[in-house]
Amino acid sequence: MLLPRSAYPHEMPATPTAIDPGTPTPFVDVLPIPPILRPDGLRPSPANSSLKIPYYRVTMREFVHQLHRDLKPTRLWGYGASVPGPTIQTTAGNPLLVEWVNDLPAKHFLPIDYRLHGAKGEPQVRAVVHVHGAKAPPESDGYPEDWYVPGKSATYYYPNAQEAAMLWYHDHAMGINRLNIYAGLFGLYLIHSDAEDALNLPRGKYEIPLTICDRMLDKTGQLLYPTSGKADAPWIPEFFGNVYLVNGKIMPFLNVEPRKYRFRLLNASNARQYLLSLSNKMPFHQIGSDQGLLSAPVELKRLFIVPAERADLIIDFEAFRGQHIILSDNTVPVMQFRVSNQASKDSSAMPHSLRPIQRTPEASAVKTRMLTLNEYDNDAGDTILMLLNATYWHQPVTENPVLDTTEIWNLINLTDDAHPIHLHLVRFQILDRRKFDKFSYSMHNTLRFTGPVVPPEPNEMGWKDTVRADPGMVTRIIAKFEGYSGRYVWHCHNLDHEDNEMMRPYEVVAKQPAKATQALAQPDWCIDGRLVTR
Ligand SMILES: [Cu+2]
Repeated sequence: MLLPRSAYPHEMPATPTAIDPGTPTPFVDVLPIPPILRPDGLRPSPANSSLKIPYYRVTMREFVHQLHRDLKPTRLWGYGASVPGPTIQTTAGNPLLVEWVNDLPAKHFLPIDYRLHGAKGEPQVRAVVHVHGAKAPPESDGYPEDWYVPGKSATYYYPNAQEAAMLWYHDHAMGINRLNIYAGLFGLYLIHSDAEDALNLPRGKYEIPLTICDRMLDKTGQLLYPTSGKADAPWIPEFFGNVYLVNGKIMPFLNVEPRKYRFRLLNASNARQYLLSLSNKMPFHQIGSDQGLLSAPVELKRLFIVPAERADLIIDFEAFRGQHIILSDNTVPVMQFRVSNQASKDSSAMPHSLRPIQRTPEASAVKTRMLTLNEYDNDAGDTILMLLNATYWHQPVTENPVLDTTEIWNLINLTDDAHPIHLHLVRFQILDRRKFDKFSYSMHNTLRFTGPVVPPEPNEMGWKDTVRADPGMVTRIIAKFEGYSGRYVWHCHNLDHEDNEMMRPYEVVAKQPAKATQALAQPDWCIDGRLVTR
């Protein structure tokens, strides 16, 4: 398994004002559960005005919240009054409306980089909401340039015509997304279904969301965002924090009964990848991934999860009465489960078979795209830019799949890092990963494989919307572009990358254009992933 570079707290560069990661006492706060959002009545559906559908109103605002018993309250931005925001809960096939209200202050409290695309000359505070994993019409998808300022709102329509899954909503404003999400602008969006309910999985108080993220706090408990040290160019290539939060608390604990629980896990971090395990080395089961249930449970002792990925887990505490079990990222504690001594009645099930998942045949693809992941360094060796297919955000659309057709995308990772690549609108399957010769590709545009085909891990065999593209490998995914035609985006979900050009528009077109758009060739100033001065 590939481990991320500089991904652990002890590898963090020293920031003089930052809190010592050992300072907050672990496991003194109870794990909070985000509230379930209640609708503010019914409104006519945009798809059918005679149909009334639930209407929700969610306000983005600034507030303070105590992240740990021993810390002063922290200034945050969030949806509603909590971080994560209130959970939107619905069932498959039932549409709803959300009015997302921007009531944030006029000034940002984190270091804006005005050089970044979309930030130059724009107001400091801009926001737009994307529901990650939703099959939503383009005008409700939260296009990065559709941001709006404090005092404004946007009402989005979510048809929920998709299978049960845990999605999440978060900010997506161009060039500032990393700071907005970091400030607290994210929450969960849960789609249940009758088919899933019929499986009798643990539910109610036994179905618990766990959103894990890292933050960097200063000695007074306030959020810090490290900078490059250059006042006019504060962007950094990757953010890693010094504390871990679960549902908005630092290293919380959860009292559990000796029985099965369903945990809906989300990696909501800007850049951190986690390798999670339980302190007593007990196995657990993954039953679902980004876009819902797997075909069958997968037994794991360790779970690797990259930013924006979700994992649906069953942990059975039955044999561990009275034990305190720590969930850790490698050796760093994340949270603690305290198993009660009292017997518990458990009538829930973990079926051997969860739902049929047909593998999409490669032969069904009408197009195969070769798409590079690029990193550019300056002469001092500092990373200054990340691109998809060596193409900037503002260049013409090059990925233009035809509605209801299937394509294979080859994600050719020319960088030294893993990138979590996310496509809006669609769900996809991972075909495989394979090592290739980066030099030969960069210099001669020739794809020369240097390793065997690596099939997806068993827990990656379900429907996905985010895929880990490993360094030096070609990661192949297959997607049917269904639902809507129109403008969407695909991007790296490492938020620092996404904000510095590692995001591209793509367009689902209603019918085959007369002349297919040629993919742009690598610019001549790019040699082997390094910027070359003309
Ligand atoms: Cu990236």
